[in-house]
Amino acid sequence: MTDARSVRDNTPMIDRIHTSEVDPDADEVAVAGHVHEVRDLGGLVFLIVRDREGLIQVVFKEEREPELFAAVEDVNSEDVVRVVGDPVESDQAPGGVEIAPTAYEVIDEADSPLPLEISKDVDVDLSTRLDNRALDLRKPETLAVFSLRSTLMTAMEDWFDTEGFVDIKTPLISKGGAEGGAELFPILYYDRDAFLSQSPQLYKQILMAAGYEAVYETGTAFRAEDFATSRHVSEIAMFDVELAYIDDHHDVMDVQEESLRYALRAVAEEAERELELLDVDLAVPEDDFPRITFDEALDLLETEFGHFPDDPTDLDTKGEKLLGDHFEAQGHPAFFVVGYPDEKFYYMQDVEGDDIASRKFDLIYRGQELSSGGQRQHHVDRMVEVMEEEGVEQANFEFYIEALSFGTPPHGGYGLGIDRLVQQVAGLDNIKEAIMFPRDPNRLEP
Ligand code: AMO
Repeated sequence: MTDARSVRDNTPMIDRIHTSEVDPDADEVAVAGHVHEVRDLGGLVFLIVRDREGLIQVVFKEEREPELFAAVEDVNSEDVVRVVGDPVESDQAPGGVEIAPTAYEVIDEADSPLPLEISKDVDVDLSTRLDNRALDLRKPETLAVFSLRSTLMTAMEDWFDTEGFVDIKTPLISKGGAEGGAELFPILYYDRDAFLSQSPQLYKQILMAAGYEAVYETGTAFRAEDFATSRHVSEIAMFDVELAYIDDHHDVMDVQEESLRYALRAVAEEAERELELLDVDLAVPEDDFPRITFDEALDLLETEFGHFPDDPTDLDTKGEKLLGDHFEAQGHPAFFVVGYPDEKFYYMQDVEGDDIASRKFDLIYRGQELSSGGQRQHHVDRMVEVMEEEGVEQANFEFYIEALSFGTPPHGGYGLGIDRLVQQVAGLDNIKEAIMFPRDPNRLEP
């Protein structure tokens, strides 16, 4: 069947293969995708078709197939097309193979002009890219970020599944938050005030009290901070972990270290094409991650770099970056800082015999905080004392305090910012590039 823009055949759509699977020795193949690029050389049209797995060149010759040639002349960038034809080896074609078409069909036409270039490497600022995210997501480099992200998180979950952790889901609508009142998004819940969840913290601990022993959640957390940085967003993809019957926070760090190494190895092995597209030379941290105390971190910053963080109870962005460079130069892209002072009520603090203020740690990867975690206070009486010292409104936590009061094993865990992890692994300047449809104080769509 033929119309002005198509010369069809009857190959079923289901038989189409990906561009990466086109074998030069095959008799006939069908591919489908968006038109990435058209080069019209007069009597010769090169059509580059793009699907999820890559690009393939289709060569239309007026002399060889006049009917097809006439059909392709009106093609526009980003039209969705299907091509059937014979694969031919070609040194000039991307991937070393091209297709000589026998059928060609425009399945859906794209409007033009496009508000954003897909195929050309034009420098566009991030805000324009995100305004036109639906098109920006089509770029092979953007797609590579999300394909890499999928490989990374599938491997991460694999590790926890294999180690016997239970995959959990905790509520996203809550009465209060564990991470601080100012960062909560209020919502109207029927006739009551409620909030979007900041963290599964309380629930994963309740599950430890309930005897679930080891859990993980790939979830979402909401933070209403008013920030304008390259590492904060309002809606975060969070990977939460909690395990019981531990001796101390080192058992938790061991889990984090091994699972992260496993997931990064998977990316290095399975996402080679994506890493190449993103121009990333991924170093998998094979050696033990250094574990330094908070005091040692401050000392190092002062003596090596003359840097004094403004808040003496935390490391600032610059401090993390300086320490990150310091350890990276020694072959350690990842390290832990252990024992932050003045920590939240749920962390174990001021343990007799400890040389650290709390059993709270942060993981720094490539100079940026990726996760926070530690051993928890499983003795409710002590936790309630700390809540009082810290002026925490206990009424919001009654269900949690009660749940932990019926016998709770020693436990600990951490929350890993998935978007930050992807940002660091893919070498992206801004966390929003690692999120399909990011949310920040100024962005609610697309
Ligand atoms: P914390 O508040 O440190 O700890 O969050 C854990 C990790 O989540 C990421 N993160 C963010 N990423 C992007 N934008 C934000 N606004 C943002 N806020 C946090 C960071 C951070 O390290 N309940 C504890 C975890 C625990 O102890 O298990 C918690 O939520 O990568």
